[in-house]
Amino acid sequence: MLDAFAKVVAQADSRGEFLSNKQLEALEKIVTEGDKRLDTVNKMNSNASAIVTNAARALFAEQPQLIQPGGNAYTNRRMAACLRDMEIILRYVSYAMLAGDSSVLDDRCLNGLRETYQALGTPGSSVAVAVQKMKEASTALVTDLSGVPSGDCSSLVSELGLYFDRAAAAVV
Ligand code: PEB
Repeated sequence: MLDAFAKVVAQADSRGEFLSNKQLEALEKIVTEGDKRLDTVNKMNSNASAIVTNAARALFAEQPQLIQPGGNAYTNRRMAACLRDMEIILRYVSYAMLAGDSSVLDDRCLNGLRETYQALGTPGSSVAVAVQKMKEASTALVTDLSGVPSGDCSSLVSELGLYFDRAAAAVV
């Protein structure tokens, strides 16, 4: 598991080089935007259950066959597993956001997930839709500046979007 700092150190060390100016500038941006990054993670944490349940509700409204007999989320046990999976993915996306690097998400959540879903008969494309809905909700939360000092959070929002896209792409 790497964060943005450890990542560039590992890359530079493998080449036996000092950090480049470009790498230092990118890290400097991470430092100066640190509070905004923590706010982003905090907003996701404190709204996690709403993000998950709203995304699940929207998914089942679009794909009602999932919760009908024979559907992969049919029965309370499977519904609970589905909500839990969505929460796990959201949690790892929040860790990646905190770290400024996707390796924690890749290594501890997404690695082997597609194969797991194939074995379970869980439609990965539906999981990907759920992830996209969590992305939309999280983006809306982060870009809602009511009650916080106004500032530019566009680069953090696009970074966050990449982690969700990565999760969605890993299950289809
Ligand atoms: C991944 N999900 C399920 C299982 C595992 C995971 C390992 C099998 C064991 C179990 O049921 O607990 N676990 C999960 C994860 C990590 C992990 C992400 C990462 C660290 O450790 N079904 C649907 C929806 C979708 C869904 C599309 C969006 O129809 C999910 C939610 N996952 C789902 C369901 C099951 C499951 C298991 C329904 C139960 C399937 C079954 O038992 O038949």
